[in-house]
Amino acid sequence: MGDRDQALVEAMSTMEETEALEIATAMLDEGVDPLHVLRQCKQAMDIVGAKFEENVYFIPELVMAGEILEQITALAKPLIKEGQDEDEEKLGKVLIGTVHGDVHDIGKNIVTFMLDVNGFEVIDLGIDVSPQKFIDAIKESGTTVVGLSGFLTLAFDAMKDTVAAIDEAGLRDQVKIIVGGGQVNDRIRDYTGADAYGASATEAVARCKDWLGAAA
Ligand code: B12
Repeated sequence: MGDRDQALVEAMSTMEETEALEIATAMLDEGVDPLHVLRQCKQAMDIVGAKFEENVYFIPELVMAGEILEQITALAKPLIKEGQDEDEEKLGKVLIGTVHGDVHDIGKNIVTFMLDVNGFEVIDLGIDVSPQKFIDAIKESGTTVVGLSGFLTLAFDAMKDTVAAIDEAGLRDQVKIIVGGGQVNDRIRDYTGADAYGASATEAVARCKDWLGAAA
């Protein structure tokens, strides 16, 4: 990790908002890969999360860290979008949402954005999405790919319930389901009954391309 990467992680994880934004802006201005900048942000968020668990940080710090991350994401997005062809034909529809009981959406929003700039039509149902809402949206949109995001341990059950509800509604054979978000891993994918797990927005894009028959 370079000195500036380190400085960005340090500034974000200690809530030095102005400094964090300055460093991120300078990196992006100099042409550092925006995805690299976002990876440093994830590291900072992991530190914030760990400090929260240790009772060193509390809710205000989570909120503050989330706000800093959102601002940096907003700076990075237009640079990722550069060079994308707006008129390109869409590769297919992907439905995404943060599952019931969970309101974390920064990671999901990055996935949504990355799918969008890679040519997918993304229907984002937002946060705290009930299984029924997913079912209604699958029926309405005719989508064949569903992404479930969740950051809480509680979200594992919500994901499992959502997959089960999609099954009970008779729609399971029609859709591929991918899960992701902070603590989700392959073991959780197994638990939820989903088809795949994606650790990052890049993995989400690769899997959707695979499923929707587009060249990676
Ligand atoms: C910011 C934050 C918040 C903000 C969220 C703001 C927002 N708009 O999202 C706020 C303050 C609202 C918040 C609230 C809470 N939080 Co919080 N939060 C965090 C924190 C610090 C960062 C999360 C984040 O945005 N990360 C950055 C993004 C970019 O994450 P990412 O993982 O890199 O995202 C990538 C992948 O996950 C993947 N991905 C994401 N979604 C999807 C979906 C699919 C389909 C795919 C394929 C991939 C994919 O792609 C993303 C981009 O590459 C985490 C700590 C952490 N280590 O993550 C805790 C954390 C998630 N929160 C936690 C907790 C406990 C809470 C609260 C319960 C606190 C409380 N007592 O009220 C509430 C929950 C409210 C609720 N009902 O949901 C715990 C969860 C613990 C647990 N085991 O459940 C964590 C882990 C902190 C901790 N270590 O204790 N939180």
